[in-house]
Amino acid sequence: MGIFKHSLEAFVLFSSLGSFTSALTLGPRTPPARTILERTPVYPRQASPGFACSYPSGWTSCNDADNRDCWVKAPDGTQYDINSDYETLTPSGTTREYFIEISEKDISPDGYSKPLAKVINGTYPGPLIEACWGDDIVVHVTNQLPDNGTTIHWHGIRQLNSNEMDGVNGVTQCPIAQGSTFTYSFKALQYGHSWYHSHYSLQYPDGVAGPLLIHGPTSADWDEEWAPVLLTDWVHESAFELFQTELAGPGIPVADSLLFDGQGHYTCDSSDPQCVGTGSYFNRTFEAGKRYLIRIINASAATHFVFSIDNHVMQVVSADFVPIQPYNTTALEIAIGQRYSIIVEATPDTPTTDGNYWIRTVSAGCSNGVHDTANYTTGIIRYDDNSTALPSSSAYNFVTACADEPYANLIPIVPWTVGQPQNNVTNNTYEVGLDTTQDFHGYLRWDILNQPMWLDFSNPTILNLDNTTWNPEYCVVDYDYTQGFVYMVLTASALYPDHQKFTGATHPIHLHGHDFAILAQNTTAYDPANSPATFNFNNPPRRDVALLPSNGYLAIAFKPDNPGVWLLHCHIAWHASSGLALQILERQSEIAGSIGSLDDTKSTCTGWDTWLAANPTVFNPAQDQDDSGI
Ligand SMILES: *[C@@H]1O[C@H](CO)[C@@H](O)[C@H](O)[C@H]1NC(C)=O
Ligand SMILES: *[C@@H]1O[C@H](CO)[C@@H](O)[C@H](O)[C@H]1NC(C)=O
Ligand SMILES: *[C@@H]1O[C@H](CO)[C@@H](O)[C@H](O)[C@H]1NC(C)=O
Ligand SMILES: *[C@@H]1O[C@H](CO)[C@@H](O)[C@H](O)[C@H]1NC(C)=O
Ligand SMILES: *[C@@H]1O[C@H](CO)[C@@H](O)[C@H](O)[C@H]1NC(C)=O
Ligand SMILES: *[C@@H]1O[C@H](CO)[C@@H](O)[C@H](O)[C@H]1NC(C)=O
Ligand SMILES: *[C@@H]1O[C@H](CO)[C@@H](O)[C@H](O)[C@H]1NC(C)=O
Ligand SMILES: *[C@@H]1O[C@H](CO)[C@@H](O)[C@H](O)[C@H]1NC(C)=O
Ligand SMILES: *[C@@H]1O[C@H](CO)[C@@H](O)[C@H](O)[C@H]1NC(C)=O
Ligand SMILES: *[C@@H]1O[C@H](CO)[C@@H](O)[C@H](O)[C@H]1NC(C)=O
Ligand SMILES: CC(=O)N[C@H]1CO[C@H](CO)[C@@H](O)[C@@H]1O
Ligand SMILES: [Cu+2]
Repeated sequence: MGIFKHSLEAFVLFSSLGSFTSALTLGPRTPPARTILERTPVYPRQASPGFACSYPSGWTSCNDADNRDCWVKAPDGTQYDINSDYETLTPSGTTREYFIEISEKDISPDGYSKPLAKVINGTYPGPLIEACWGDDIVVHVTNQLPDNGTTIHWHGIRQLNSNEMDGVNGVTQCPIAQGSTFTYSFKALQYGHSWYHSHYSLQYPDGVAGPLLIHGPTSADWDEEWAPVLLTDWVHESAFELFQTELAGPGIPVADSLLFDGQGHYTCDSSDPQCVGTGSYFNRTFEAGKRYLIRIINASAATHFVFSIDNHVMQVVSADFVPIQPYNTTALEIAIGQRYSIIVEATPDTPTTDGNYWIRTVSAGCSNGVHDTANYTTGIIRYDDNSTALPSSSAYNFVTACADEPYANLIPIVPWTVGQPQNNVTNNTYEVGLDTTQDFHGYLRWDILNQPMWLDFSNPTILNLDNTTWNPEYCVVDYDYTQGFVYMVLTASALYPDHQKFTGATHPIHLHGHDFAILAQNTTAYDPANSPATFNFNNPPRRDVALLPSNGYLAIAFKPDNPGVWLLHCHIAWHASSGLALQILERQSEIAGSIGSLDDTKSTCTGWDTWLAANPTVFNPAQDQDDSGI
């Protein structure tokens, strides 16, 4: 595959170009001269033109089109590559500073106007936040929404010793009040791609989401890369209004259309004033023979997709932030919040005469569907960039099952052997479901404990670190373990005869602050006596979102190595708002000492309370709060 090597190397090496002074917190003090590792542009979007990775002087790149598994070498001989344990080894990067603004805007990505959309820097998806492995990322977030607070969560980022930067209102901070700015600052210990999104109630389904890319090695070779693309479902009504549909039940609100990186179609009547255009297809050109690194994010509110490109095999190289041993497939199952990197060689297995191919994002069985089902064809790959014809290619045969990728395919490159649990598994087995026995704040709600989550925006857990008792509505679970692994089992099957929960639904479960190993993921009912014997400890799949199968169970293990308060929740936005969440209070006594100053956290709370007091008719929590807050 070396044919494009000379023209397509991602790095051009310059010796001591420019002088970057950066506040590095890891590694040796850097001399002013730095090695700038220039990258080919990430197509089609760049946060900053001419983006380049920057490491201390004397560091050299070892990454090119035929050696994507290597990254950089330090003068002391340390090599940072795909086999490096990124939990303990991090190159010395530079500081990347970004400014973003959240505001309300009438947008029509599928040709139908959504007046109460909420966007980042005026666009949906928001701008790319781009960095390199080992960089410090600093993002100043300003809230210009008229009627809401906001926060930004950096999905999948480990936030080691920076719990206060996790961006969860009611847990790690108060909402940022209108007109105010909060500065998030954290280190890119991992590499790969993800997304950033609001954790303020139902704000991300309304548009507050964007791609996050941290350059690093890849487990297979490629020639060109795309900026991460967000696959999303899209609702025209404000998600805050639609939440009433969720509460009234049964079933979640149905999406109006599917968007591929902010482009889509909706069939509407031109006499409808909101029907303002015809929408568009996401479209990109392939140059024959090149290998493209494509990074996909399922940023839906409720849609589980099966992704495919007609006549093109995909080689899967990462699952969430975890590089995996490459495997090939023609259809990829992606649950909400999950990410995959794939390499697609521009060589169709069966060429079409016009060189045009559909990209399909089919909504799988577990979703509530979309209104405009004709438009599962959301994107186009063209070999002739002058062509304007729509493809006539046919889909591969694939099942739109509601499942994760096959367990056996997701083999992490850096292996974990999971040790015996520090905690008691029986005591950490939870039945996830819709509690049919209690009306909580007026409605039947989803929960993990026997208590739906309900947070007070003004009183985040992180400002209560001296507490020994907790408001039960905060769903705090104490994890005071200092070594090894802890396990948690989530069941979507009836666990206790006395619980009257509706459990028959699939939930994409997301844990903050950690990657977790999937010890078991099974569609059969959990049997506390016998199921643990089937757990896999030998380098299980590892990631930060996994599906809890309907009527089955999910057993996870993670390292309690990151003091903080970490949310675990369903990533179906409607379920999280309903209450399907808990907080893991990890090593409580060590949290305050491990994180940075809470001064900004406290002043953000003062700002929020001031805004609330001045705007009682806009949002009065005592009367208007109808959801968990996340
Ligand atoms: C967002 O918009 C602001 C104001 O226009 C601009 O200064 C900033 O660079 C933009 N941020 C990104 C990441 O594009
Ligand atoms: C957020 O803003 C929407 C309007 O866009 C409004 O309907 C909703 O009540 C607000 N909710 C909160 C919790 O601030
Ligand atoms: C291709 O994408 C561009 C925007 O990137 C859009 O303007 C154009 O309409 C799209 N083409 C089709 C056929 O939808
Ligand atoms: C995104 O995840 C949801 C829920 O798990 C799923 O229904 C949807 O099909 C996924 N979308 C893609 C493109 O994989
Ligand atoms: C998998 O896909 C890659 C990239 O298209 C290709 O080079 C490789 O030969 C494929 N492997 C198998 C086993 O088909
Ligand atoms: C596309 O059109 C441009 C301008 O008309 C022309 O220069 C180019 O050769 C065409 N490309 C192909 C692949 O036909
Ligand atoms: C498990 O829970 C039981 C009953 O609540 C309790 O007695 C026991 O101490 C717990 N075991 C552990 C290891 O925490
Ligand atoms: C875990 O706790 C349960 C009670 O909830 C107890 O029966 C069991 O023996 C404990 N297991 C271990 C390994 O301590
Ligand atoms: C912390 O403890 C105080 C005193 O018991 C209690 O009022 C408060 O609700 C607790 N905070 C949380 C978040 O549970
Ligand atoms: C699911 O559990 C059943 C019953 O314990 C077992 O036979 C089966 O192998 C498990 N499936 C997987 C995929 O682990
Ligand atoms: C493939 C397909 O059915 N595409 C349809 C998507 O929706 C637009 C407008 O609603 C139709 O014109 C397309 O035919
Ligand atoms: Cu759910």
